[in-house]
Amino acid sequence: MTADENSAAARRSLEGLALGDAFGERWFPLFRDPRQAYDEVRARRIPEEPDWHWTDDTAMALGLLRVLDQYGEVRQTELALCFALGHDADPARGYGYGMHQLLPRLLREPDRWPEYTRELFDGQGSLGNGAAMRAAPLGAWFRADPERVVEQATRSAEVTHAHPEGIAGAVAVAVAAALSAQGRLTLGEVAALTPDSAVRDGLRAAAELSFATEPWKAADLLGNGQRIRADDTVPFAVWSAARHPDDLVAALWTTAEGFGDVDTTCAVTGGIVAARTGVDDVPASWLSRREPLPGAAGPG
Ligand code: AR6
Ligand code: MG
Repeated sequence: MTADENSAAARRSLEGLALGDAFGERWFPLFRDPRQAYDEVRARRIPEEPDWHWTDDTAMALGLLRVLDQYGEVRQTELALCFALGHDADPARGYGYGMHQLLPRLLREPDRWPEYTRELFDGQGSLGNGAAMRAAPLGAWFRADPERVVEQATRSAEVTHAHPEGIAGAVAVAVAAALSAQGRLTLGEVAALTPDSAVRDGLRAAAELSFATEPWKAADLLGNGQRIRADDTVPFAVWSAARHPDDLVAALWTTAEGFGDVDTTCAVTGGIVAARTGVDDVPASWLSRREPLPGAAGPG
């Protein structure tokens, strides 16, 4: 596969990731009244705001894709700098606490990412869902080679998330996107390629959960991301994607029903499903609301 083909595959996933991010983010204002929010989602009434802005999930995915476009693989110091530049350009995109600590330091000294990243959270490193939320386009890029997906996703995560759970989340999402791009996404296969972790335990639980389960109940069992941890976020988002592998809009509604960290669960689901579907079947009214991505003439 050529670099152009890989880039186009990653871009399809990125469009879905950004759509999920921006769509999911619109639900937060409704959380003041959870009953009403749930009724709105169940009725498939889209949030009213005219402009759907994307958040840090998309900003970091853009940084990762930039490095892949330039080098054809993850170069970690260059990636650290790309993430830091994205944060510096617009720090108000809703980044996690740890990233606000880390990224300004990486802007000055990107080559010191190994020590700065390990210092986060009292030396544990971050187990947040931030490495997972940006990983789907990378999976689409390396879709033909599962071992390379695992290796490259690991490298992409390590730059900001030193904790094994943060890394496992990124591997799981990248693997899911690669399988999705090839039309053979299953939770069992994603779990099999994910390192031993609470994330993998959650994926195994998700694999046992019937797709007839109500999404709110699946989110209750698997986690809806409200703790912002990888293990609390990835299993439900991948379950939603595997429930609707050919229907991006249905997948996003399923994920939204879980609420929680809904911009990020929807970004994960959107990036995985769009690796297969692209965004061509998404209503034009959704696409026109979503903030455009830099460097794109338009979605597609
Ligand atoms: N111990 C305890 N809690 C932790 C640890 C740890 N070792 N690591 C992370 N957390 P962060 P991210 C918790 O800040 O992963 C945005 O809203 C802690 O509460 O490294 O990039 C995005 O849209 C920490 O604040 O950033 C995503 O929703 C949180 O996990 C999310 O943030 C996130 O880890 C991405 O966050
Ligand atoms: Mg976000």
